[in-house]
Amino acid sequence: MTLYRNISTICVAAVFAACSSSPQLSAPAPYGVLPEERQLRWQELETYVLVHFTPTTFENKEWGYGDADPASFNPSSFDANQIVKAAADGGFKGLILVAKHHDGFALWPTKTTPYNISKSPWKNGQGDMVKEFENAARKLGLQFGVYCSPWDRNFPTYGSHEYVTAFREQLRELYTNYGNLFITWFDGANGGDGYYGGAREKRNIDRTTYYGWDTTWQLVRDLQPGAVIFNDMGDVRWVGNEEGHAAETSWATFTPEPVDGKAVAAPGELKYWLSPEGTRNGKYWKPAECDVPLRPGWFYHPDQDHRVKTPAQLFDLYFKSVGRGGALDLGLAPDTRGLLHDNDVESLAKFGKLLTETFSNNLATTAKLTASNTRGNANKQFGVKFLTDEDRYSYWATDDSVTSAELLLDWKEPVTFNIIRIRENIQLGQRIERIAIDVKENDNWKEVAQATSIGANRLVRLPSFLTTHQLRLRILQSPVSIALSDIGIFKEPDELPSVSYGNVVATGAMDKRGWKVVSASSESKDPKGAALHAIDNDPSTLWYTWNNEREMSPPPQEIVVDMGKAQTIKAFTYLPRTGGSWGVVGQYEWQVSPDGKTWTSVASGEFANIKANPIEQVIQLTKPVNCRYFRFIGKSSVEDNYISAAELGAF
Ligand code: FUL
Repeated sequence: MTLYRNISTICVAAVFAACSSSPQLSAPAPYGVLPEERQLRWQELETYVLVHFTPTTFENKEWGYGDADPASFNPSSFDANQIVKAAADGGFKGLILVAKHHDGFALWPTKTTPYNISKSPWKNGQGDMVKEFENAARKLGLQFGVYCSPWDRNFPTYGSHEYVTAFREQLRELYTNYGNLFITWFDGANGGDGYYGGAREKRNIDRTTYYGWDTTWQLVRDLQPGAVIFNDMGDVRWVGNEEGHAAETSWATFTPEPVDGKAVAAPGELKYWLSPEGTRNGKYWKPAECDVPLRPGWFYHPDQDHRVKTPAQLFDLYFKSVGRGGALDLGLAPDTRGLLHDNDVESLAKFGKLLTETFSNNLATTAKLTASNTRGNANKQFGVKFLTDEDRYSYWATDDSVTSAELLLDWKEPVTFNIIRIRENIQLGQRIERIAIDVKENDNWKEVAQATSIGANRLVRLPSFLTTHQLRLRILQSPVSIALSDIGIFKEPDELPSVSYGNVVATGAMDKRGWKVVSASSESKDPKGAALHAIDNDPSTLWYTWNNEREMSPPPQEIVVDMGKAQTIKAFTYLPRTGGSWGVVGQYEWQVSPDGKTWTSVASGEFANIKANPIEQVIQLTKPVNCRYFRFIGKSSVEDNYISAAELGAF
């Protein structure tokens, strides 16, 4: 379908061109799979936000269990306009609202479940928060989208067909009553323990079959044909982490691969570690969406007020997501008032200003541009002038036989810059595989950067400013002729903005001097995995219970720590390893003791979202306890059959 439509558009353009003045050339033939119209529109947005605000906010949790009283959802001064304005000031072009998270509470008066906004005291149960966000977004020119969690920890019959019918009905309501959506977001976290109408049990589903995705997603096509589906298998793919970055090489095409032992890939069940890079010449056009929260967690937690990402951190992520051909989806977390905290507002505003300052002056527009080859030679139809017209689909092209070429930018006066932007006309597919950038230094060319995948947008950010009067872009490798739509040269400000809240990680955690490991049920034979690494204040070292593929001590595994003296503890913390989820704890328990002999269990459960977002888990105790010893038990791991911990701590 796509292929036909795009080819026919191109043919029409070519025929039209043929009727006008000078001899016209045919456009380069498209290469590989091509984006749909909706994917082109999505690609142009570049950045948008994802808002999490449900009863889970009021519980200070990351994953609500599904048992929160709807009466708890009572923001004192909710204002969708304040939240949307902050996003708009950050330059974000769209807003996705989590209309229903895993806790199952619907923010609109759905007919499918009583567990919805009409049972809350907010606006006396007469409100519709999805509508409020939609109106506010449209008023400020942002596009609107929805996230409706497939996993529902409240719905009594979750796991049966009845729930799937209700879920589809929820989507139908959302797709019918809130205007044109640019995206519909499907999370991959599915099945597990929950409230389920009071059953309080674990429900597993078969991800490959349970949701009947073909039928469910047909609803999107029927009711919201302009919306892209976000999912690890969607029109835009989950990038495989919640850290906001694609791989340095990130292809817009992707072939999802089934996990070992399964015949087909399914949402939530594929080799997600291949997602950051995508697949060169993959079967489908599925560019990467890089999601990351502005704070460590997706939901608001007061103890994270000082851990809001700074404008400089956001700027860095922009290069690693948008600059690698993807989109940046930034999580915003309103607090229990129903507003964004001042620190979040400040960071967003400064980030937006930084983007505008950086990208408003394209130095390429003041250069004389020449190309080593232009399609049809003197013919202007595919000339270099299209490289600086800000139109993503007008382009400079080479002859069919020319698959490597050079572009020269020549300035009368030297210019200073550190960012180079290159875009292909992706209507013709992702073609270029490798480029190099040189600058003239004392009459010699000096290579300053290389890059691989280009696609819709590639930003090269040099480590320092360069001043030159000539720059050369060498397109080194492409299977077919070149169709480049843009070259931009920019300079970021000399100093990136600072923030009033400081870039401090204020954990308030207890001093661990004097702490000792009393015992560990297992530790690696390799000193690198020794138990003491769990309390050595160094997040890069680990305690793990693994020796090799055949020798791993499976969960449960425990470690006993002597804190040196009796203290009052309000919360315990577990910091997982990063860079992989091997041995990361899923189910946990903490016990405490005054003397190391008699023990009381003070906390147990499952860490929320720890696999996708491996941040420090802070487990608040129901009431403070006085103790000298604690025992941490890793009862299960989210990947592999052993236990690991980067740090254990206490407040
Ligand atoms: C994840 C969910 O489990 C998180 O809670 C959050 O909604 C994030 C955006 O997607 O996978």
